[in-house]
Amino acid sequence: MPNLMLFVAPNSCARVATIGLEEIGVSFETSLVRTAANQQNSAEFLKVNPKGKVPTLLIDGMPLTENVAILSWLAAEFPDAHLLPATHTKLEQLKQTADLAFFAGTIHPIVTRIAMPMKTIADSTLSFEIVRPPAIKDMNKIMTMIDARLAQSPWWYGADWSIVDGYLYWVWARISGVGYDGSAYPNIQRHFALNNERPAVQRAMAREDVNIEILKSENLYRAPR
Ligand SMILES: N[C@@H](CCC(=O)N[C@@H](CS)C(=O)NCC(=O)O)C(=O)O
Repeated sequence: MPNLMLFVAPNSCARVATIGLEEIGVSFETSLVRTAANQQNSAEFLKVNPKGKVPTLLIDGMPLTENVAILSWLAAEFPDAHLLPATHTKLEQLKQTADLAFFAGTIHPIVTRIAMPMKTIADSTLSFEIVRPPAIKDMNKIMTMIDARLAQSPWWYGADWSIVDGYLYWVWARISGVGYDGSAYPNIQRHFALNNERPAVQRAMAREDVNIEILKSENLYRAPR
């Protein structure tokens, strides 16, 4: 069994890999990156991941970055956990990569524009008025498509949960946590509630709660707004 250490920050997209690891049930540790103190850009962290981002997974001390790669690696390394459905052709496998890339490359940047608009333009006060509304419009288009997909089956790939559902769980939590109106998407709401019932999701969230308490005690917790 490889030694696994995941660099995380509360509310970040590292939640998806944390859920994946909890679903697998493998032993792993997390290391809290204090983003409010810019620890992700410290010399020490940049040695591990020069991009200064979480999640970063240390596999026997070797760093793997990017959600698409980390989640694909976890699914391949621990096939019994069925983080992704079994595939029989390269094309089927690449379609799953396309789904993960859709979340990482298309949806995540819109999440950032909604949840952290101040990262997008210099004027942090105006960012909420200027950046957020068009991002919400972009997100509505995607959520309409996803809601229609989830009208057909409880999970992204049908009857069985996959890590793509964990990714959607993080997206939904992140945007609804800052007031995104999800009332037009009942199937995604149901999906979110179903995710909340999963013991692995609950364990991942409990890990995050511990880190939030640490950050609060250090006055380094920035609640989503
Ligand atoms: N493409 C990367 C994006 C990772 C990313 O943007 N992580 C954010 C948290 S959600 C982060 O580390 N932010 C810290 C920063 O940008 O300073 C992935 O999918 O893993």
